[in-house]
Amino acid sequence: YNILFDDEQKNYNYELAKITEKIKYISIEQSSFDGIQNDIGYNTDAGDRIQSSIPIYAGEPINENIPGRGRSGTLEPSNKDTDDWYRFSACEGQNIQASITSDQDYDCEIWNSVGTPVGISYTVEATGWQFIQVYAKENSGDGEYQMSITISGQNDAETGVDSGDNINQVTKIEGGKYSGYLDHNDHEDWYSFDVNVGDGIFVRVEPMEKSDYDIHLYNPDDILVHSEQFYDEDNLEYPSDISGTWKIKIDIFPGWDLNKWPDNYFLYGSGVYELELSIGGDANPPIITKSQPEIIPIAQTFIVDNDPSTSKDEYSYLAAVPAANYVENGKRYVSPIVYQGIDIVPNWFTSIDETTQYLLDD
Ligand SMILES: [Ca+2]
Ligand SMILES: [Ca+2]
Ligand SMILES: [Ca+2]
Ligand SMILES: [Ca+2]
Repeated sequence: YNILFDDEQKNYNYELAKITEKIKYISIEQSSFDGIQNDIGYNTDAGDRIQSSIPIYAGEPINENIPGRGRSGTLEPSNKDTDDWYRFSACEGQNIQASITSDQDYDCEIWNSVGTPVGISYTVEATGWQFIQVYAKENSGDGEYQMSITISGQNDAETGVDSGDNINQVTKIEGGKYSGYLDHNDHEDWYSFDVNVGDGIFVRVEPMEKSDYDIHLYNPDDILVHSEQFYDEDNLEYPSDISGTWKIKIDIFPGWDLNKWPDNYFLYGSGVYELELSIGGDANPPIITKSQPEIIPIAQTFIVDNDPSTSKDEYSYLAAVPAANYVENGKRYVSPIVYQGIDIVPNWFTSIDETTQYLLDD
C-alpha cells in the first residue's frame, strides 16, 4: 500500500507520553471549556489528512476516556477543522460498516488500503490499513459527532472464517505467510501443522497495530512446550522431538482491561496480525533457567578501597570472594563486598537483559 503516516511517530509519542502520565484524562465536557478538542479520547484534534490519521480501535469496547476507544469527536469548520481521519487494520474479506450522527451536516466515508474512497459499507479487498474520513459539508457549523464502526466476519489464513478458539478447533496450515484477526470478542486463534522429528519449527507473529499478541506451541500430545510473550513482534523457535501434528495458539493481551494494566503499560489494541510459519532447519531449544540455590545471608561486609597506584585492591577483592561466598555443610553463605572510592560506571553489561544473557551463557 502507498499510504505514508508522516504524523505516526508524533501521535505515538503523544500517546506514550500520556500513558506515562498515568492517564489523567480530561473529559470532553472539561476540555471544551478551553477550546481543546478531544477526538475519540485523544485530547486533541484528529488529523486533517489521510497521512495524519490516528488509530481507532474498532474491535474493542467503547470507552470515551481512553485514546482510540472513544467514538465522539468535534469538527470546527469555522477554525479550519473540516476533516478528522482515523485508521484501523482489517483482513481481506472482512466487512466494515461506518456511520455518523450529528446535529450538523457532517458525513463519513471509508477509504481502503490504497487510499480510495469506498462508501460506508465495504468488504476489504486487501489486508492492511483501512481509513475513516469524517468531514463537514460546505456551510455546516461547528459541532460534535458520534461515530459507529463495525467490523464483521473473519478470514483467518484465507479460510473465510475465524480460526478456532480452543485446542480442538484448529485450522490446518503449512509453511508460509498468513494474516489473521483478533479482537475483544475473539481472544484466540489456533493453528496446526505437521512436523517430522528433528525439524526446526519457526513461528513469527507480528500485530499490525500497537498490540500484544503471543505465541504458544503445543506438541502432538497437546502439551504446551514453549511460549513467546514479548510486546509487539514475537519469534518462536523449537526443535521438534516428536513427529506428528503440532499446534500453536495465538492470543491477545486484553489491553482494554483496566484491571490488567501494569504501571506504564501501553494500551495494546486488537486487529490484524501476520503469521509466518516455517518448518525445517536447525532450531535452538528454549533456554531453561536454573533455579537459584538457597542462600543464607551473613551479617558482615567486606570493604575494599580503590587503589589506582597498586594492585592491592585487586588482591584484596579476590581474597574477599571466598570469605563472602562459600559452602559449608551443604549450605551456601553469602555476604556483600563493597568496592569503594571510584565512581566510573562501566559500559559493559549495563542492562538487565545483557546481564541476564551473560549469566545464562555463563
Ligand atoms: Ca476534530
Ligand atoms: Ca481534524
Ligand atoms: Ca481470529
Ligand atoms: Ca479465533
